[in-house]
Amino acid sequence: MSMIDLDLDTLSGMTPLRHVTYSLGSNLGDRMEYLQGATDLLRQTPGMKVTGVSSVYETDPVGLTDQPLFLNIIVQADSTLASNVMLERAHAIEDAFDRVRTVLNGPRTIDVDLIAVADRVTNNDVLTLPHPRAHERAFVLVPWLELEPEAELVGHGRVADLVAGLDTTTVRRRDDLVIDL
Ligand code: PH2
Ligand code: MG
Ligand code: MG
Repeated sequence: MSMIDLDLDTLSGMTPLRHVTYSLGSNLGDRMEYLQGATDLLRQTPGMKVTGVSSVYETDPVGLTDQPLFLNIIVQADSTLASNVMLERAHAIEDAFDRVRTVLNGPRTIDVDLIAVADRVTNNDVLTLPHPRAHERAFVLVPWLELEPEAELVGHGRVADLVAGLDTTTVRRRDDLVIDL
């Protein structure tokens, strides 16, 4: 694998719009403030047009279970950016909110994960697409399904079918909490 992930579409100069799916999560501090702020920064990203934001879900922590409940959302956009630039933007947004992460997979103020970029499949030093654990995570798939009922997760089939096989009681919609677009 080359050091630079050559993105042929972008290099061709055609700069096609590609549909991108981000998962945002917070379980420390003012969770809504972090989710709203990160969403705003995605909206302000040149070359990226946010097309939708899911409802807010309160979710049981996956992995390290002894930590506070998360709020999770999905943000989708159409973008001309290369995938590695989309990832860099996610990291820059985490930095902008002074992301605190003391324990691996432990509590965090804001986590911005790149889940999928159209049907792109890649695995290099910095980026794996689609996200390697997205297919088994209700906190990703349930809000994604809400936003895009016909969605497919490349390599894993329809998001609706994946959700049907998961315990969705761990993911509870919070209709009292709304992200402004
Ligand atoms: N993120 C993790 C680990 N576990 N659990 C929930 N419910 N939501 C998350 O966003 C989450 C998690 C690692 O990034
Ligand atoms: Mg994550
Ligand atoms: Mg992350």
